[in-house]
Amino acid sequence: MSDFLSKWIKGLDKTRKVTFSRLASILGTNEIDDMLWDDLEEVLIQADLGVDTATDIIKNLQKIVVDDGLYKASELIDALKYELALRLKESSDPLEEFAGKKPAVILMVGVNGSGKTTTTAKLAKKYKESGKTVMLAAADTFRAAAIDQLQVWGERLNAPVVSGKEGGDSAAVAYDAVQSATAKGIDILIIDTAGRLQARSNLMEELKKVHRVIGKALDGAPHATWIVLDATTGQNALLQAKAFKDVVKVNGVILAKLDSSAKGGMAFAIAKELDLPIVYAGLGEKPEDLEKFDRNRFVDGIIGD
Ligand SMILES: Nc1nc2c(ncn2[C@@H]2O[C@H](COP(=O)(O)OP(=O)(O)O)[C@@H](O)[C@H]2O)c(=O)[nH]1
Ligand SMILES: [Mg+2]
Repeated sequence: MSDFLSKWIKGLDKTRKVTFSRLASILGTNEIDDMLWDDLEEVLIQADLGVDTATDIIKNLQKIVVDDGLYKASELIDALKYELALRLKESSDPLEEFAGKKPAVILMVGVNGSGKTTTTAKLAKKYKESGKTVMLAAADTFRAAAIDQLQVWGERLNAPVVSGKEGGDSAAVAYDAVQSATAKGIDILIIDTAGRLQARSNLMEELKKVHRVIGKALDGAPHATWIVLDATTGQNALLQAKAFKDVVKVNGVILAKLDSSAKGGMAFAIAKELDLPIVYAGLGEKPEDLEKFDRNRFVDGIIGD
């Protein structure tokens, strides 16, 4: 198996083994009957797809069974994979969208601990490997540790880091970073922010300000605002994302920690309820464990063979 494929299979181990493994017995040997539909629907709902999506998939599969004259349960698997992939949005290639923008500015948002800083580092590594120059900005000024964390990554990845003082104005850090990246001719600037809890409206106000100030420093920026969601938190992450969407214009989701989650099925709920594409998937803790989201690989990873 290629390195790339095995990354998805390994990264989705938990979701596949804990959540989708029952499919094997349901679709194993039986003929298609009412009990199969009930069991299948139950698995899909338990897999965090959401009731609407699960019901809709069952309805479509039932139609395929009639139209194509299928009678063995095992014949359903390809149709199921097709139906699942269909419900995920394929995001366009960010690097293509960033072409011609210098710097392209990415704003990373999300609650504390979701994986923003780690993902910022992973993105920096990826983009540097594509031959881009990358600058990082530590606009999480709430904790000194957060600034240090990004600085350590910057040193490891050989990317300059703009940061302020602990307790400083995060919007000012973001503004300085955009100016510095522009002056230095940097290709991509990634701005890491603090984990704002949606309940604390003053912190959300500050995020709004960061977003606005970036636009003042550079017309059209930020070019992407990505929300990092922790895949282990399931439905809760969706609520968080909605709160962030109310405050800033979010363009996409980065689904982190898929490797530690059995709730990978939430990807379907993200597509349906948030109407956002998943741009990247976090499949491990190491800097290289970030993949551009690929719906077919994802579905193969959660279902297996
Ligand atoms: N297993 C795993 N852990 C991750 C992933 N992304 C982030 N983490 C871990 O999640 C924790 C919080 O990450 P951090 O980037 O500091 O979150 P932040 O508060 O949003 O900046 C750290 O221990 C990371 O190593 C991932 O894709 N897989
Ligand atoms: Mg952080």
